[in-house]
This record gives sequence, C-alpha cells and structure tokens, in this order.
Amino acid sequence: MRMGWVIATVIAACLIAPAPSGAAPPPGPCAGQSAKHGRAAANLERRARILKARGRPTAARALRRRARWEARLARYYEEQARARGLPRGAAVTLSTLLRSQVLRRSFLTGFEQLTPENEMKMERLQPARGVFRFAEADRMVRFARRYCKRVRGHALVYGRQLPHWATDGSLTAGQLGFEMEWHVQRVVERYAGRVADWDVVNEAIDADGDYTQNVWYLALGKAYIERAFRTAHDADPTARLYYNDSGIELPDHPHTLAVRKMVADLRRRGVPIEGVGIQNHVSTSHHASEAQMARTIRGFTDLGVKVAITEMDVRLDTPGTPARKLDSQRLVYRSAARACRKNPSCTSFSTWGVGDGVSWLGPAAAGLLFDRGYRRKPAYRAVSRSLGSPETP
Ligand code: 9MR
Repeated sequence: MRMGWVIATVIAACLIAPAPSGAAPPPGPCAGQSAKHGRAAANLERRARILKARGRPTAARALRRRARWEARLARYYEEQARARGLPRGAAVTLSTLLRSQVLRRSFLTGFEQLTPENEMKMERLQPARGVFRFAEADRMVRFARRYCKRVRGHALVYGRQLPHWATDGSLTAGQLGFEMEWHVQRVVERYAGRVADWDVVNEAIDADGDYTQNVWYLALGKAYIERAFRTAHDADPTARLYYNDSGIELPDHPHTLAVRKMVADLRRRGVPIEGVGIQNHVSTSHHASEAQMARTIRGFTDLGVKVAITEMDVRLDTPGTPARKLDSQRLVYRSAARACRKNPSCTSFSTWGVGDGVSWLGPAAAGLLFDRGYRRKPAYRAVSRSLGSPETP
C-alpha cells in the first residue's frame, strides 16, 4: 500500500515537472491546447495498436487508457475555447495534486483557474526571515501553465499563517513594515506575468466592521493596506490586485459596508486596488440570494473595481433527504454564479477545493462541487451553465 503510494507520488511528480519551454502561456484562449492533446491521443492510440499486434495486450490497454484521457482533454479545451465562459476556479493543495490522479483530472477538465490553497502564504514562502522557499508554489504555477490555467495568487498580506519570526514580537514596527514590503515585492516580482490576479490583502476587516487586529495593523495601523497594494503594483504593474474577504456577501452587512468604505477610500487616493474578492463561504441555511449577491457585487463594481467570487463552498446544514440537500446546495451555487455572470465586472468564480473529501471544512460539510469520489454534484452543472461553461463528460 505504502509502496503503491510512493510510486503514485513519483509518477505524479513527473507529471507536474517543469513544462518544456514553449508551453502555451496562460491566460488566453489556449487554442493550441486542444490540438496538442488531440495529437497526443492519436500517437498513444497508434502505439497501442503496435503493442497489441506484437502480442502485448496489457501494455496496449494501458496506452489506450492514456489515449482516452488525452482525447478527453482535447475535447475539454476545444469546448472551453468555443464557449468562452467565465473562468471557473478551485483552490488546491500541492500535496493533493501530487497524490490524487482523480483530483488532477477533475480539476483539469472542470476548472480554468487554480488558487494555491496554502502554498503562497507567508509562512510557506518565507519560513525564516529573509529565506524564501518558492519550490512548492513554483511547481503549482508550472502545473497551471502547462495546462493553460490561470493562477490566482493567495495571499500576500494576511494576519494568519504567518511565520513565527513575524509574530514573536522581536521586530519593531519599522522593521515589520520593511519586511512586509520586501515580501510582497519578492513574491510578486517572481511570478510577474504568470500570476494574473493577486489577493494582496486578505481579511483585514472583522465581522463588526472594524479593522482586524493582526500583526500588521497593530504595528502599522491601516496604512499597511495601502503600502501592500502600492508595493505589489510596483512589482508587477500588469497584475490585477484584489482585496479579499469572507462574510461580505450580504449587501447591507456592517462588514460589507466597511469593506466598501475602505475600498472607496483607497480608490479615491489613487491606491492601485483593482478588485474585491468575495470569498462566499456559506451554507444552505445562511447565504445571499441572487438579488442580494447582485447588489453586493454592484456595490463594489460601482466603485470602479472588479469583483471575483474567490472561495465559495456551501455547507449542507439544512434537514432533508440527501437529494434535497444537494438541490438546496445547487440553488445557492447557482444564485452566486448567475449574479456574477450578469455583472460584466465579475471576473471569475472559484470554490475552495474541488471535492468534498479534501476541504478545510472536513468531508461531512460536503460543501464543494464534486463529492468524495470526485463525481460531479448537481451544483457543478448549475455553476457551469450559469457561467456559460461546457461540462466535458
Ligand atoms: O483552506 C485553508 C486551510 O487549509 C488552512 O488550514 C487555513 C488556515 O487559516 O486557511 C484555509 O484557507 C483560508 C483562506 O486562506 C482565506 N479564507 C478562508 C479560508 C478557509 O479558512
């Protein structure tokens, strides 16, 4: 069992090894992808026929399976390029990407954008002061580019998942400000042109509308937010820079109003913030209706910024039969996807994970678009249709 896992991991590591130079650069329509995978399928089929003729049916069957997968990818890219739906995104971790072929395949034919779930957070990228570890994030970015997926960078400045050196009280406010800017600059420069969107500041405001008392705020006051955006913009002027938060899906909630006020103020002062990420971690009993979500999105886009749904999941917390719960979940997802699609300034729609088996909420919450066995749930179809994206079988 353990040996099998090791072999699978090694094979997977090869699959997400550096892309050969010249691989199609995302974002974009990725027109060449379909032809590339179509050719791969045809080659594998030809080799399978030769093997069969030489009396090696088992090896031939293995090649046929790979050929079928390549053909499926080819179909996916073709349909996706034709439909030009709004990008569907998902957060994934490198370890699941390496471990699980079914996760990789569900992601590759189900989504157009990838958010590294934890690999770009400060504790991972700079575990010791001045010592950057980019290997994990690099692999994810290479994987995404190889398959022509956009990357949403998450999250440059956050009050959680920080390295010990930043929170142990050993640095002065001046040093913390310098370190924050240095971190943002190094990371954004490294991925310039490869990470299209960044969550620059994450969860800086609490549910009651006050600034979150994180290490950055306590040292620098709210000015840290502006400094983070300006630094990120200098490092890659082409990246779209977002403020990302949870609990801001209802239009009149004090939290949403506070974020709107902050964004309006930043925009007024020329701070290069281009978008707001609405995380949308909700449940079947607590969520925004389509009209409410439309109003929330408009509340932000009226300020001149884009919006993205960045981390959606819908916990099942209402009673009923399994089928009924899944249907309630479908409706909640559909409302958010429709509201996003209808506003031209809503740029993408992401969930916080792919399948229910690997979710920060745990499997029982069943909040994602694929079930534990990576079968598509009713919500997947609803989201895809609402965003104008095909569902490649
Ligand atoms: O999904 C992430 C989980 O693996 C981490 O343990 C957790 C630590 O805070 O962060 C989770 O991701 C969060 C994201 O970075 C920001 N919005 C809320 C997400 C869920 O907690």
